[in-house]
Order: sequence, then structure tokens, then C-alpha cells
Amino acid sequence: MKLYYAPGACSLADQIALFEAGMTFESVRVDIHTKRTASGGDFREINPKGYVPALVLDDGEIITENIAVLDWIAEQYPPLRPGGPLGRTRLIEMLAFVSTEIHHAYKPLWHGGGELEKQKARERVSDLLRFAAGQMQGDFLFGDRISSADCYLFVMLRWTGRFDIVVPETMERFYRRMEALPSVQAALAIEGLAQAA
Ligand SMILES: N[C@@H](CCC(=O)N[C@@H](CS)C(=O)NCC(=O)O)C(=O)O
Repeated sequence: MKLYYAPGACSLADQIALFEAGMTFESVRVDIHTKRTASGGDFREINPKGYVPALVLDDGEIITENIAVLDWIAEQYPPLRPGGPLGRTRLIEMLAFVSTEIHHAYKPLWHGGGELEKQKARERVSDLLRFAAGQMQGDFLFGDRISSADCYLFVMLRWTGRFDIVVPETMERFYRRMEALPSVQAALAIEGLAQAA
């Protein structure tokens, strides 16, 4: 299995979730600007949409879109989603919130919006993080165990520093808890983002 990623991008969530699931995979770095892989290949041949993440399964099937990739990983390793009859639905509900609301709200900040637009985006992300803080059912979104949605939320929080976004205290604590996990440390190291001791 191969995960196509860009350092610190939303694909970091998949990298963490794959480690949490104990799956064997290869990480392939992509330059999202040139659309070239580390070995010089054309990433658009893997994902014609040109963005990460893309997960290539051992049988050659390719999964794109973070919601689908993080849901697939949790299907392979069910401890990464909440239990109960609505477990998978609740996971997808949360993945959709992180993707279509929080991640989407970052767009003006990543993609050169005007100053006013950027300020509105900062406030919007901050509001959404406050909402997410209110959803925490324990140390993690769904209680005592990490889910694949927590991996995605971690990446959204990681970006706040770069854009000077106000983060609720609950989310600060959640971030530090996540950061201490071996899976997160392993993923950061692979992406060249681990802090030197
Ligand atoms: N709809 C996609 C969006 C993924 C996305 O925005 N990826 C960013 C990195 S976080 C990217 O690769 N951007 C490069 C580009 O869009 O050209 C998903 O949810 O997976």
C-alpha cells in the first residue's frame, strides 16, 4: 500500500491513522505545486485531481478524498471509529465536518485571499474549533480512544499556528495529547516535521 502525501498537508491525518491501525505502507512524497513525486513521477497519473491524499491499495485500487481514505482506514481497523449501530455514521459525520467546514474554511488563508477575507477565515476556523471542542466526549472526539477523525482534527489544529488563529484551551490540550502519541511522532518524523530533541 502507498500513501501519497505532502509534508504537513491534510494527508498527515492518513499517515497518523495508518500508523494507529498498525498497517504496513510506503509513504510517497508529492510536490503539490509541480505535481511531481519524489522520484520525478507525474502524480496526476495516480490522482488526476492533483491533490493529496491518495492511497493506493495492494490490489491497485486508488482511494482519494480524505473522508473516504480516513473512513477506509477505520473500516480496516474498527477501533478507529466509535462503536454502536451508528458508529460509522458518526465517524463520517465528524470527518465531513472537519473536511467541508474546518478544512474548507482555511482556503482563503492557504490560497491568497484578501486581508478581510483572511480575517473572516481566522474567525470562522476559531468558531468551528470551539464547536469541535464542545463535541469532545473525553480525551478524544468519541471518548477515550483516538478515531480517524481525531487525526484529521489534529492536522487542522497544527495549521492554526501558521495563521495566528485563536484556539480554545480544550483544543490546545487535545493537540498536546495527540502530539505525544507514538503514531503522531512517527508520522511527523516521516514527513520531516518532528522537532529536534
Ligand atoms: N477534496 C480533497 C482536498 C484535499 C486537499 O485540499 N489537499 C491539499 C493539501 S491539504 C492539496 O493537495 N492541494 C494541492 C492542490 O489542490 O493543488 C480532500 O478532501 O481530500
